Amino acid sequence: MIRRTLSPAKLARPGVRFFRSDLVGTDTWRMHQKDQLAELRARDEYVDVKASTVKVAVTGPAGAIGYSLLFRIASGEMFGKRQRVQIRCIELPFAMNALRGVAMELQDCAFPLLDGVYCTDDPERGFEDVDVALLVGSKPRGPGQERGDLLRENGAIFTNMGKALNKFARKSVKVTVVGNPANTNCLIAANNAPDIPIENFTAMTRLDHDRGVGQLAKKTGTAVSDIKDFCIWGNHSPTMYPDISRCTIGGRPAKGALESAGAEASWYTEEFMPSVQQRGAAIIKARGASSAASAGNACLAHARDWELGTNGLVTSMGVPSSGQYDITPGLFYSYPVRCDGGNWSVVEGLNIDDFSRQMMQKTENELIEERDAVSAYLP
Ligand code: NAX
Repeated sequence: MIRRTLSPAKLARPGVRFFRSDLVGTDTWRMHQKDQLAELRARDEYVDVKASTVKVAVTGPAGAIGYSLLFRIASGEMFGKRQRVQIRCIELPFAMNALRGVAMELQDCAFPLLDGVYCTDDPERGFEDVDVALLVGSKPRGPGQERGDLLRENGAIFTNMGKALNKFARKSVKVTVVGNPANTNCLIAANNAPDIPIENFTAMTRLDHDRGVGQLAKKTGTAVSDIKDFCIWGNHSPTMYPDISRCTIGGRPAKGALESAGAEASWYTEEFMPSVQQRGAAIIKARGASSAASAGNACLAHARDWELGTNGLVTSMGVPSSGQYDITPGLFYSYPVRCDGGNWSVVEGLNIDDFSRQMMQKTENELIEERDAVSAYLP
């Protein structure tokens, strides 16, 4: 049980830490007292912390998503307030200085659960013995660059990531690929790590899932927790299929609930689907920068749910297809999944109507094209 109150008896501990008497009353003394209180408060809040440490590697930690993600991992939001974490940051050489600044800030937060931050530009050392790897860093699309060239440039990066994970990470490592094109980067990394089970690799489509849930909640004026069985199928790209055919809102079928909320029949296909599919571009247009806090949040939720379970609820993850719903085996395809006991499983046996089938195939075809464009990186 987490105890949140401070016992006065505990605070009255004079002489626990040495302090020069001539400095009493100065700013240094006040800071010393504050630290002592913070330490006691932390000790009280984070009770029964496990002795073991989860090692989490993050690539691209000096980037925008990394900056929002690292602090939340360190505060215990990913694995709970009883689990120590060590963060292993892997950056490109040019960004090492910026990364050092981030590491200093992490240190300055004095997170009680943080068992050290390790910074390197060498993936092999960064992945040593890790339990979780969040592959956020990737090569962004240059101005006017063809998608095929982008896929190939990232192909080389994710080949190396896969090989380094295979050699140095724990065989039980859980890998989440965020860096775009996420599904195909994940395919490449997984195929270059033959000693790690393929189901330990996943691509993040949780941001798309959460964007859909957020929009449905707003449209119907309900809480996000009232929305169940929504999912994203396929690629993390504008071809993805945000599916509400089995979704319920406040216990009612989504289409009926939307109608009652005044949504036109065409709202789903004309507004909702395109806005989920194009949300990334809309954020860039509005903010002048790509989604960072929401992407970091989605990464956190993805890894947390995979580890700690979804409690029977459905979410979306890009996972290796073994032919479910007639999707080409081997592709990393976003499916509706549930997580339990540290494992994900695809929700099977759903009825797929003609419209859904068409949408699911469209995004599957794009993933097949991407797979063929990077065939040189698939051993
Ligand atoms: P930033 O450009 O801010 O940061 C990327 C960081 O990765 C940089 O610090 C860079 O030095 C580092 N990096 C690049 N290649 C690396 C490598 N080989 N090894 C280690 N570090 C490397 O981008 P940010 O906004 O943080 O986005 C990161 C990635 O997430 C991008 O590929 C982006 O497209 C992708 N996204 C994926 C999303 C998803 O839902 N799957 C949504 C958000 C985001 O667009």
